[in-house]
Amino acid sequence: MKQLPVAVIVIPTYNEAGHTARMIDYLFIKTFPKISNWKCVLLYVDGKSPDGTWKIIQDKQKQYPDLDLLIETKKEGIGAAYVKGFRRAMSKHDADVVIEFDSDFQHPPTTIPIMLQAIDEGYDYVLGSRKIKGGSNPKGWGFKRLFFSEVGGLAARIFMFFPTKNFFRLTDPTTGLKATRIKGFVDTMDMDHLYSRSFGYKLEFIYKTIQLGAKIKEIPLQFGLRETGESKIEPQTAKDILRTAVLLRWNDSTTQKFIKFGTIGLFGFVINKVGLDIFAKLLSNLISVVGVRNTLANALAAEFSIISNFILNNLWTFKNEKLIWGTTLVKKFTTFNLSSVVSGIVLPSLVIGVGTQVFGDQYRTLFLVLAVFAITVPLNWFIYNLVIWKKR
Ligand SMILES: Nc1nc2c(ncn2[C@@H]2O[C@H](COP(=O)(O)OP(=O)(O)OP(=O)(O)O)[C@@H](O)[C@H]2O)c(=O)[nH]1
Ligand SMILES: [Mg+2]
Repeated sequence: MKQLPVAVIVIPTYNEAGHTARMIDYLFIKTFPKISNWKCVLLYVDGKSPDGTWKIIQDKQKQYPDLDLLIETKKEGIGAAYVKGFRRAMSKHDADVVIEFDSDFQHPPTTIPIMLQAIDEGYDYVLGSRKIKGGSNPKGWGFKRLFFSEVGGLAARIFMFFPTKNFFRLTDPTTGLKATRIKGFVDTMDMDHLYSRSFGYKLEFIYKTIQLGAKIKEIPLQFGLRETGESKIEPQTAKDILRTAVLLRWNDSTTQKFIKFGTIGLFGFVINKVGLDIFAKLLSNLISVVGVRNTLANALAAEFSIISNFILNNLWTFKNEKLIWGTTLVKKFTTFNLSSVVSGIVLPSLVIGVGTQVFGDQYRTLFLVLAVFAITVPLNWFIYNLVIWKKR
């Protein structure tokens, strides 16, 4: 039986000889002894640093039994290093929490007890943020570094989360300081198939941990300047970050659903348009008043497009929530039909009517486009997801 829960602080290193000994001493002497309710293990994953960082760590192992070291055969990227570290933390140390941390003193060691405290309070995922009150970027960063960090971070945030609530909740997606609960999160994550084994892994871990339903907390991070050694951020790091963010969002099941929903919606519009022409022709001998004829023709055509939308969405977009033949299907179809009439006919007609009345007839098409994108599409999306094909 474990006496205390175990927190493994994982630090990847590549040529960090300048400050690694000082960091190890600092953590074991000043930080860990103050954390009474956790057993802290420090695990370095070194990419076989040519400057011999790993030798310094090996030397310190004689002094600290809770200092572990994994030496890679070569530098394979920070993401690859963390995956190895997380696996080792689980298999060898039976970790309850892993903490991602840097050896270059950019992450203040005082954040470790703060993060563990939040885990104690029931949070699953604690992230250091430079963007919230109390957090900051280093004073000494030049314009270029600051620009890439700010723009890259914001772009990643937009690509991954906009306009969902996570866009507002996660202010600093490229942060390197994190504590993650193992059970239900790290231990269920597929770490064999990552989009990036470099810096982009950070986004992927954030994305997946949130999808697993983690309770998140951000704590302020005063990101420091690295003490010694060279930055491992490369020109391709920005590309890797953006590429990963786009891939994550694109391959997300919700995005894929939305694309199918949009395609079917467009197809429905075509059916409506073609149907209107066909019915208008068919009715031309029966109804001589053009207005009445076209109203009826469009009502019939719209109904056809509603039926097609329902069938196609049921079979394709929402195949995992598919409604099968029965009373539920009839009820849901009735709701679908009514809501489609409201969102696709009544509301846009009102917007076009009121809009052109106020601003002039020349804005007819503008109000149609506005109504479809601002009302019909979002309203249908929510009704389909939350009412018609609500997840069981
Ligand atoms: N084992 C291993 N460690 C790495 C690798 N790439 C980066 N690291 C280490 O991971 C830590 C964080 O890396 P980054 O945040 O990407 O870059 P950085 O060099 O700290 O960037 P600065 O903010 O300029 O200090 C660094 O201290 C590196 O020593 C790698 O491929 N393998
Ligand atoms: Mg650093």
